[in-house]
Parts: sequence; C-alpha cells; structure tokens
Amino acid sequence: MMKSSRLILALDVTSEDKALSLVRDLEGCFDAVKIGYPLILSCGLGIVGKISRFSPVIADLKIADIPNTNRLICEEALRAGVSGLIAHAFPGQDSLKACAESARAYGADLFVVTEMSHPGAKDFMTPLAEGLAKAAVEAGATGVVAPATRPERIKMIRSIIADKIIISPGVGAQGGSAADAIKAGADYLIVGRSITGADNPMAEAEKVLSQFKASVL
Ligand code: OMP
Repeated sequence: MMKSSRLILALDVTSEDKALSLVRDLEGCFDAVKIGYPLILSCGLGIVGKISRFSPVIADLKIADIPNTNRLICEEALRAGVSGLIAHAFPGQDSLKACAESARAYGADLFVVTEMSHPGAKDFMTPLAEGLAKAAVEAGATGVVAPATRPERIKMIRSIIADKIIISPGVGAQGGSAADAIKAGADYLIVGRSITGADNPMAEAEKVLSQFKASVL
C-alpha cells in the first residue's frame, strides 16, 4: 500500500453496483479499499477482482480461529486477489502466525486488531490491547488496527509497535477526529459511512483528506 492519500475507504455496502460506483467515483482519493463480511457475503469473493482493478483491497474478515482454519480463510482471500488481511490476535500466537505466514507467501499485508473503536471494546479489549499489540509485533504483522475514537490509545499502541503501520477506524460516523488520530500516531484513516453514505461522497472524502494534510504539516 502506497502512502499517498492515507485514506482507506471502508466499503460496508451490500450492493455490487453501489460498491463499484463508489470505487470508480472516488478513485484517487484513497490508498486502499477495505471490504468485509457485508459486501463479500452479498456479492461473493469475485468482488475482490472487480475492485482491485481500481485499488488494492484489504479483506476485513477479522480472522479468529485455530491455525489451520485461519490459513484456509487467508488463502481463499489471497487467491481472490486481496493485498491485505485483518486478523484478531486473541486466539493466540499460533493462530496469528498462520495468518502472517499466509500473507507473507502472497506478499500481502497483515493488520492485527488491538482495541476496537466502538464503546463496547472497553468491556473486554482495553485491558488486553497492550498484549494484542505485542502479539502483532511478534507475529511479524505489517501493522495494527487502533481506534480513532480514543487517540490516547493510539499513542499507547504506537509506543509498543514502534514503526509498524497503524490503520485507524472511527473517524466520522463513530465520532472520532481525523486530526486527533493522526496527531496520536495513525498512519492511515479507515473511513466508511461518513463518505459512502454522504450525498456527495467526493466532497466528504476531500474534507477528510484536507484534515489529514492540515495535521501532518
Ligand atoms: P465507519 O464507522 O462507517 O467509518 O466504518 C469503520 C470501518 O472500520 C468498518 O468497516 C468497521 O468494521 C471497521 N472497524 C471499526 O470500525 N472499528 C475497529 O475497531 C476495527 C475496524 C476494522 O477492523 O476495520
């Protein structure tokens, strides 16, 4: 993934036409498209090839199983053409290593969830986030997913993962600020509904991009 716009578009829509028209209309505004269960379950894995004509695709399958099942899931997504995967670390180092090895074999990126961005993450994930971030480093992941809704947690996670990449969801619809997430150490922002659900998605994407530029100057 090239760091140019530093925006990852979260394509949580369930219509292929809508997904492809957003990708086409917003081409150039983002560095990657993140797709997950909503789009893959509604359209099938073939959607990966169609989107990757325009952009690298990250499969957000939040992979969280035993090592063998993890490997099988990763390989299906990688064979379909994704260039990045998102996995959970809580099943343990062996499960995470299976994802890391599969990603490496295809020259793809692996991002590991640390603390999630929604309020309920505090129920179980907050006390575990440090260990999950360390597991990501140990597994040789490309980077982690950390919450734009809690910039102070991005800062804490950055102190553990050094120069690994932080991709950060929670800006816009979940209330997080792009500028605060970047200042705290996020490398990329993952933004979905505030752009994909806007009357003018391009204007909304440009708004996020300008906040990005302003905070890195
Ligand atoms: P919006 O809230 O619509 O901008 O979308 C955020 C995207 O990031 C969705 O696709 C979520 O599934 C995803 N996400 C989070 O919102 N919080 C997390 O902690 C982790 C993710 C993720 O792994 O991408």
